[in-house]
Amino acid sequence: MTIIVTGGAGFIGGNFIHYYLKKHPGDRVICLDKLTYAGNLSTLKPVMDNPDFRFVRADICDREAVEKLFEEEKPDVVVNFAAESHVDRSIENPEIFLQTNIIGTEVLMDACRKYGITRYHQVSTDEVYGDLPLDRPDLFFTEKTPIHTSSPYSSSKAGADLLVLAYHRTYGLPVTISRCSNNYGPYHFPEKLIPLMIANALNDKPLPVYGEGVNVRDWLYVEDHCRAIDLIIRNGKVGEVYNVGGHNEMKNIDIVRLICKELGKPESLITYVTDRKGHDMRYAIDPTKIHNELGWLPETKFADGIKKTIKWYLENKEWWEEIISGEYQNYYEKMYDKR
Ligand code: NAD
Ligand code: TDX
Repeated sequence: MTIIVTGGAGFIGGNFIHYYLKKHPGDRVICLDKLTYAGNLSTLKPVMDNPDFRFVRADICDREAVEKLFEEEKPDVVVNFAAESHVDRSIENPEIFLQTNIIGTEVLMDACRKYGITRYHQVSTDEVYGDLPLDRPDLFFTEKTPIHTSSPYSSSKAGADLLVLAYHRTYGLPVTISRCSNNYGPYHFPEKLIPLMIANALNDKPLPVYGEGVNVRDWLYVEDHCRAIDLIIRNGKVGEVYNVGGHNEMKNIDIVRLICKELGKPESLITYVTDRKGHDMRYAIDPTKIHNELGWLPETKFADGIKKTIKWYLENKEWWEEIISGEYQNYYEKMYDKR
């Protein structure tokens, strides 16, 4: 089988490529990635010499480049991770989110129609369902929960999801969609909560918690997400949406405190800063469908996953130190100075 993985130089796509090449030796894996600020070739260094692997630098919005690749590789399956993924950046500059997340999805699916594939899989997010109130712990997102987005990021992901379902209904494209909760693990770009707090704590820098830190996220170890996607592309039903999450809800402040504890750093580093605009309160996935239909369950408990993640950041300092020493500094100043 030949599989195109878009956005494979990013956090989850990179982990997926590592997972997939180990799990399915002999399958051909092509990574298509534009290498935006969030894409890192160093994430793919361990597989660059693998004869089953090829890296191609291109924009998913570039129809000509995408078609050329389809013509060369004749993929059976396309898994689309490529996206602008950071909510805070979408609040500053929505346009690139609409471009990559919606138009890029359209261009990829057009190529799938033209050349023929057995599956197009869209990697989506629980954020398309909006948020849940903190005082209703009995409520969860199911696949039937209405789309109700908050940020330009989640709106662009929801727009893409609707387009994917429309391509199935209108053209019969064999699609699936997964909507996952917050991931954490190795190769996570340090603008996101967990890696940002680890990097700052290790550098004895303030730990900027938005608002009161009471917002709740449902954290899943990235490898569990990769396994879910692999199951969906093999055994999932065409035209269906699958929610992916591990019933592991935590308040932001509790995560930051835990990171301080694990690293032996003082909680006095914690600094409360101005809240994110339109900040979603709580995400919580009901994963009953993927469990019942595909037998998926998360394997890594948060207590173990966060230890493994912190260990990875301690052992791979060159990976994230190189990132935070570059353009990232301008980003950090813009987002956090005088916040
Ligand atoms: P990321 O920001 O770490 O990586 C995105 C990758 O896409 C980068 O390698 C980047 O270079 C590439 N890319 C961006 N624009 C591109 C374009 N126009 N053409 C080609 N490549 C492009 O993102 P991530 O956290 O790994 O998320 C991957 C996917 O999973 C996204 O679709 C995101 O919406 C979704 N998702 C993420 C999470 C999470 O917790 N991180 C949770 C649920 C769903
Ligand atoms: O410095 C920070 N301080 C802080 O309090 C940052 C970066 C975040 N936060 C808060 C905001 C959120 O409540 O932490 C929580 C997690 O924030 P992010 O890591 O930015 O993730 P989130 O906004 O929840 O979105 C993530 O999960 C869903 C991914 O970035 C999305 O791509 C995915 O769709």
